[in-house]
Amino acid sequence: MKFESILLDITEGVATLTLHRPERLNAFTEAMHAEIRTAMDLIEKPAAARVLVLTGSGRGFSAGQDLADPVMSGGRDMDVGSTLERNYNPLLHRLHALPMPVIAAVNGIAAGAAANLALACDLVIATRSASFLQAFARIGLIPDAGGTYTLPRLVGLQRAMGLAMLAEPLSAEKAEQWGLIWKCVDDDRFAEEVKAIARKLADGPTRAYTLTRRALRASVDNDFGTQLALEADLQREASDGPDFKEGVSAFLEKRPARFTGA
Ligand code: LHQ
Repeated sequence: MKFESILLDITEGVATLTLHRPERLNAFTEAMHAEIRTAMDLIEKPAAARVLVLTGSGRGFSAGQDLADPVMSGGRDMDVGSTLERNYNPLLHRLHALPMPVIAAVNGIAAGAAANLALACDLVIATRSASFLQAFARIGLIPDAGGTYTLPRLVGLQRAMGLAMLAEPLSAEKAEQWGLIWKCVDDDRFAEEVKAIARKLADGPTRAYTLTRRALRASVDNDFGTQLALEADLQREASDGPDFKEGVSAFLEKRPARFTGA
């Protein structure tokens, strides 16, 4: 499949979707969103992939919405809400529901909607030189692409407020210290580290991962009793698949497990 504003590679269970408009810091256009939808169709095909890596070309991850895209030229009459409803929100829902782990490999600055898209992924790994910028207040907007949901849950209300209102870049190192991201890695080790984590996840118990994600996400809104009941339900589902049997057999036979992800 030939794309213009993204790249898609699916090799040995690892799907890598690269935002690819490096001359515009991979800012999102309508055309890019359309290509991402097509790429997601391919990634979601049964048995196509067991992990998705989202990353960017060149020196940035993405600068968020392309402010020069024709869709932005409506001036005061422009319906920015409909851009979210048409493009970003469905993408976030789709990533949330994807039956495999999603890694954001943040190779450089992630600004605006792109920062929040990255932070909505299951694991965020960034280069030490990367930064996260809630750029919205700079142009008179509020954080979108899930930012108002994700930020307070990851770093608490005060830090979320500071990030959103002051709209200053947060270094990857600080993002790691704050628990906003999983880890930051020296730039020269980044590709290798992302590859190793993606490989590990692609070889892992895919179904258990997606059930884990469901349980952890639900915990934020559940009380203790509801969460325990959910764990019992989801554990029943996890243990119903072949990977549980294989995991236990591998342990008893003192060999590495060979998970199928089913
Ligand atoms: C860009 C952009 C960009 C176009 C860099 N657009 N060209 C959702 C739905 C609908 C509407 C509105 O919003 C949203 C959500 C959002 O995402 S709102 C937030 C949109 N993003 C921003 O406001 C960030 C704008 N960009 C920047 O502030 C800077 O570019 C950052 C801080 C990200 C990086 O700065 P530098 O490293 O100094 O790079 P640069 O500014 O020189 O950018 C490189 C080129 O990319 C440059 O073009 P040029 O022709 O001068 O080389 C920029 O104009 C272009 N570019 N971001 N969002």
